[in-house]
Amino acid sequence: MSLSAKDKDTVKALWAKIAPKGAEIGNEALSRLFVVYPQTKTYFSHWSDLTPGSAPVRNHGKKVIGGLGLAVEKIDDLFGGLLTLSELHAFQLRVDPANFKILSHCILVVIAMLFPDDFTPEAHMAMDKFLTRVALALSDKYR
Ligand code: HEG
Repeated sequence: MSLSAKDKDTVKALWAKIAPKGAEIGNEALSRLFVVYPQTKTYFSHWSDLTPGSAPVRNHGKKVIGGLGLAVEKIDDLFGGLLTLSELHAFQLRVDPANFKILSHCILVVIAMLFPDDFTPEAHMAMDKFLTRVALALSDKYR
């Protein structure tokens, strides 16, 4: 499964529209991740506060969205572009790749919620494919 030229254009256009609200998207997506899938909190047990909207959640939400912004920039070479992040998640953080799918779901839910008019079936599909490819690139270094 790869991204077609049209998928890439759709992702870039949607991202350009939603990026200004990146902090809110990141906060909402991570807040939902921890509420809906509490097992994901194990990776963040060193934080002072994991409740929805807390300072660490907001702060990390921004980082994750920043990582996705980088992925949009490197959409033609996700494996190369996300190499450092992949090594971090595989070797240092040891995040089970199953969690990428779960976070991707939360991100899609939040984009749909905040941008209902832009989240057409075509945009949904392109963003879903993009997030799947990002997850694959992020787990590339696992084994
Ligand atoms: Mg990861 C750190 C991006 C999924 C757990 N993540 C980070 C950082 C970025 C990032 C940019 C900061 C890196 C740095 O400080 O140099 N993460 C990122 C993306 C995605 C993702 C783009 C998928 C879309 N991360 C993810 C998932 C988990 C996870 C699913 C676990 C459920 N990330 C994680 C942890 C840290 C980062 C534990 C370190 C956080 C900290 O210690 O503050």
